[in-house]
Amino acid sequence: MKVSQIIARRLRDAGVAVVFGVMGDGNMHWLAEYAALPGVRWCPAWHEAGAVGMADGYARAAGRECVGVATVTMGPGLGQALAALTAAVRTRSAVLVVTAEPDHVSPPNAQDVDQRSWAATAGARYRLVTEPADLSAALAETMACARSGCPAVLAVAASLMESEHDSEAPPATSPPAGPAGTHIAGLDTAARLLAASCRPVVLLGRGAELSGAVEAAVEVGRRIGACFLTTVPAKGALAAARDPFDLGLGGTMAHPPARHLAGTADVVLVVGAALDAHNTFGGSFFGDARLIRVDIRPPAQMWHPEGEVIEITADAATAITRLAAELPAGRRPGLRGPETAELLAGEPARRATLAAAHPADGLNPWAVIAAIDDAVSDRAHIVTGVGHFWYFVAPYLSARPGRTFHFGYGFGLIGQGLPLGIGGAVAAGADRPTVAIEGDGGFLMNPQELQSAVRFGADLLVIVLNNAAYGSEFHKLGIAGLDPAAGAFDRPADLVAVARALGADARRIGTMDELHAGLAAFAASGGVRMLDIGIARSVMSEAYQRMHLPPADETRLVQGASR
Ligand SMILES: Cc1ncc(C[n+]2csc(CCOP(=O)(O)OP(=O)(O)O)c2C)c(N)n1
Ligand SMILES: [Mg+2]
Repeated sequence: MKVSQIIARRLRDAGVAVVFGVMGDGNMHWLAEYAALPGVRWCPAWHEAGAVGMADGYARAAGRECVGVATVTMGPGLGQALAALTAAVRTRSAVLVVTAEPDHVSPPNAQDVDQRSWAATAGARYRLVTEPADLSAALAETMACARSGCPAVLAVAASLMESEHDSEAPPATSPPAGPAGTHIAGLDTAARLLAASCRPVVLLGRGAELSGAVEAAVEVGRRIGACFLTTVPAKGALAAARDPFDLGLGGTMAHPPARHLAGTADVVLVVGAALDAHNTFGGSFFGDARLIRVDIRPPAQMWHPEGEVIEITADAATAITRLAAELPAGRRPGLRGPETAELLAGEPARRATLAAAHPADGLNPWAVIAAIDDAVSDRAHIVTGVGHFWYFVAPYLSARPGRTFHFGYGFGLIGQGLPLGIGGAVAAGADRPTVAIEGDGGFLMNPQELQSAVRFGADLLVIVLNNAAYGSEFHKLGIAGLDPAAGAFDRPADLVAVARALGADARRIGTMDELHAGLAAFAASGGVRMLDIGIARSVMSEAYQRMHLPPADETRLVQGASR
């Protein structure tokens, strides 16, 4: 049997039911074999960044045990995929990229390049196969690696593809996961601090979700009297708990009462979250609180703000369960009292005020998000790219039990929203609707993938928040005293025509009435549809105001608060 046939079968036998990718000399033989197998789907994308983004979106939507597989050809194919691969690494997505290792011959092949160092730069594992007999073990290793949240590249020597190999041995079983480095010496100190805390806060990150620690962390938080925050990647993790002291997103995207409570906390328990620039608002978000962090990643791999952080390096679910056992019985009121409730009660009215303004140059982004929030199903899988628009979408779409959120933020890479959404829609099938929200700039990074979504028969609503600008740069240039026009497009593309040409149903939205009608028509209609919504370029998000303008008078927004 040819090695290309073996690869196809081994992938199928390893449970890989969907492969996204772009063909070339390095993968076309096994792809043709794979596509012909019953019960699997070959989903060809138009660009490698799209393919890897789709695999990432698929893995995130399909759940923890599922690996999102993309294949790209060697050399330039892998090169085009690197930014999306880096984003998958930063998000700890279960992504496997199958490629070929170029033949290192003399004179050199045009596609010869040091792929191993590319993968290392992206932060992905690189596993080379030079012997057919090694294929099963390599596939099992890289699948296990991806499943553990470390994206991997499996590179089969190009010269092997069409060679014969007689092994039809069954696939090797996955190697057992290596024992996680565990350092839980800080548990008793942490328990003592938390038990004595008057103003505790619990921050939940994606690591809490991945380890299944959310429920236990909520119980611990309620016992010690804590308010809860989630990181952006973990948005929605707390929705099922319906906790009245859920403050929403932490860090850059936090609302004023959340910022006040976090800034005056005395102890913060961080579960499965990086204390990165976003989550800590550049390091200052938690004031002078003592920080306790529970995370599977060794502290050396993570940044931490100045001052001591009590590090508990362990699986979050295990550590939180042990922590709960060390806390005194009974519940303390902590921050879970009428004063906090009163602070939080003012937030809906504050948001309504934001949504009530009528900017002259387009629709009010806050009003648009409120309309989308009302129209989108409670069971929707919501995916966004990144750009200025993201700061309207992430904090103001409501987390509801059943809704899931995924953000293309991991690497600050624009244009991820559509591929992530397509991968998510393929994973969801007919079971639940997927909504991808993008900016006009991000959408135009890879609009061709809309046609991939049409070919895949995806149920996907694409919402473009179109300010005819790189809004992010537009605002930052203005703040820097430069002409923001350099970041704007005075001859915007006709996105509706683009989308229709690619096979999607599409509408341009210029008024709130058109928005309500468009959402009503498109929210649940099936197929690939796009709403191109003209939002005001002039409106700066609250997060941008906080990050880039002189500090606002937050006390005005949280009147009555005391420490
Ligand atoms: C690959 C890549 N290129 C460029 C940038 C810089 N960048 C960050 S946000 C942004 C603007 C994106 O525009 P759009 O999607 O329309 O969102 P908006 O900011 O207008 O809301 C750009 C160009 C980036 N982060 N990634
Ligand atoms: Mg824009």
